[in-house]
Amino acid sequence: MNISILGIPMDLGAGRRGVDMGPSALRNARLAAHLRELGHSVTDLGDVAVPIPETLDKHQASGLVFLEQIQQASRVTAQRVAALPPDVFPLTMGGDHSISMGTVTGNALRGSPDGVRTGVIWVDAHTDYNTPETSPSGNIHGMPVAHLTGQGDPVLSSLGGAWRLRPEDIVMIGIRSVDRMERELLREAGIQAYTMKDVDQLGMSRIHAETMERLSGVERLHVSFDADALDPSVAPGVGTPVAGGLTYREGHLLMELLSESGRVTSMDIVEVNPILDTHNQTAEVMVGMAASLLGQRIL
Ligand code: Z70
Ligand code: MN
Ligand code: MN
Ligand code: MN
Repeated sequence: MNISILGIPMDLGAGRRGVDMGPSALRNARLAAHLRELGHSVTDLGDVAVPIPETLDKHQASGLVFLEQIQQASRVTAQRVAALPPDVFPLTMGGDHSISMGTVTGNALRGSPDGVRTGVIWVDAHTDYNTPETSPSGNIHGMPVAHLTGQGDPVLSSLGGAWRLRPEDIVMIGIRSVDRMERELLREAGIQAYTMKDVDQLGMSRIHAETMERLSGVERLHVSFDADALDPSVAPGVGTPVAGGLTYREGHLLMELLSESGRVTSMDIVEVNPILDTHNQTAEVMVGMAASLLGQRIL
């Protein structure tokens, strides 16, 4: 497979600094080399330009933190991804999770200006389904899924023109932190979200099978993997660690089963924060997750 790696060193959507260094940490953990060892042809496209927060005035007319800069970087991200040839597997690296507004949109628009039906598997401790109205923090990394489905601020929800991610084409896995009003919005939209209770009770194998069944009608399938889905003992280098997350094996099993399905067409790795990490452990774990999704097998 031809894999194109693209970094989006964005931390404007997060509450603290550091995830802008995620792409460097993942390169340092030899992401491209690991994928080449699996037989893939890998091209590193470098990084999208993202402004440095200290150079910006934090509070803008709109009230949303860094709205204009995030829109601009998301637009460029979507254009860069949409321009990739259809046979390429885009592996996009954050940055905070706001980058997925651009990556998912770009993947849906690849080779098709109106966009094609795209499913998203959102692996995360959080549902990232706040709107500017419901957000307790104002941080845009808590809002990408809402904007992808056409809610929230029109500046961000119109990135893909008329294309929208359908709520029934989203499956969330690893969830254990949801804000009060965000929960109401999720219920209204009917988004399928597997909490950690579901992971404990059903097991990852069944969750994978149900996910594939639910997303059987989509043409493309994007995996958006927030490192904070994993337990902090496995992935300590994240901006918002939440106790009780996916084990190392649950994460790998999901990636291995998705790989076997042969249906995944693109992936994000987001929210790796090297400042809070120990010896780049979290980046190395996430490189392993990408390798499992892209064909690494134990035997
Ligand atoms: C909270 C908010 C969030 C990631 C934190 C947190 C959102 N629901 N997402 N870390 N990746 O501020 O909206
Ligand atoms: Mn290694
Ligand atoms: Mn997230
Ligand atoms: Mn998260």
